[in-house]
Amino acid sequence: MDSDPPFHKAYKTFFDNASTTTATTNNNNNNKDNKDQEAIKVIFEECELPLIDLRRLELGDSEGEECKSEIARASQEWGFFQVVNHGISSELLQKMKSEQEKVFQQSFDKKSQEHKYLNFSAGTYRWGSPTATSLRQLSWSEAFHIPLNKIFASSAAGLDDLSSTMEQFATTVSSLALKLAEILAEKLGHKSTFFHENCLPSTCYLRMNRYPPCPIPSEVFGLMPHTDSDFLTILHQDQVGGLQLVKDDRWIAVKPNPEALIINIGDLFQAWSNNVYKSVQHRVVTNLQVERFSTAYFFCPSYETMIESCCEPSVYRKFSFGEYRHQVQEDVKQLGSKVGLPRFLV
Ligand SMILES: O=C(O)CCC(=O)C(=O)O
Repeated sequence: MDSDPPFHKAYKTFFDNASTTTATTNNNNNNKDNKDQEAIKVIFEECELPLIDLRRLELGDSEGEECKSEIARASQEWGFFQVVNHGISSELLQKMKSEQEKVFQQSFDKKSQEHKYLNFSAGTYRWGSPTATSLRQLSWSEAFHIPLNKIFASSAAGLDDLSSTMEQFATTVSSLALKLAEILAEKLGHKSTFFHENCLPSTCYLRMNRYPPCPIPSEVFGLMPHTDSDFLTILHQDQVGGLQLVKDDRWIAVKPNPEALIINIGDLFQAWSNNVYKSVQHRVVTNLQVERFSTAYFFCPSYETMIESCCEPSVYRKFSFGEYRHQVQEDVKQLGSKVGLPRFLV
């Protein structure tokens, strides 16, 4: 399809090498790469993430407090949970999905010229893994990664349905993110204005993901294993499934729930909470026949914001978000993947 990025062409060398390796390792079961390949396929179970009904926050004091405690507990034990009655209507979620489908249906050439076609700045449209050095570092996906202030600017200019839908989505999801961050801080004993002051629309991002069908789903990820570099992420996924996360040292698959939004803790909250809340590795696997869509909202501070733990003794040294992003980008360039928080241990 001319809307799909040229994965086959870009990844040809990796695929050619992989078939040679597989042929060799089929005769020699000792090969580590081969074991790694197996790991994509082995999923131990499909799970329901902890499900939290946010309407309980509006009920009496003790119900609200219990709900907050569940949010904090899930963030410690899973790093992931899902919420219902989150304030984003199912009409808006559906509209977002259909606008997203339309934009990805455009030809690859058109999407690659996003600054002309969608009025987004260069670099908004991304696909694959430009820095990959092995088959395991490939991503079979494409995305629009858009700063919120660009979304608000396009919507104000009345450009199209996509912009106004993204704006409505971003606005409602932003207030949910702030609410959750404040609850998580409060549960650590910190009633603070930190998130309100530092995580502004100009510093947060919306990412529309598409995972095209992949001819070799057992060998290539839709998105490589990673943790998110933000405070927290709010994700809406469609019915196809494919998101997996690490729980108790095993990969498990997240069962899609159309009503729910998925929340996951990012690296910055892990650092800020001094390892109380967990930023957990997750990945997306591909599907042979069906394309998959998801929309992610990244709750980030400005680059100047200093991240330091809310209690002593601190596990991580103090760092700015800009410094963190820079180190992540350097590691991806040099090593093919992110190192993340371990670089910032005291
Ligand atoms: O598509 C998904 O389910 C996960 C997306 C994700 O992890 C990301 O955009 O960073």
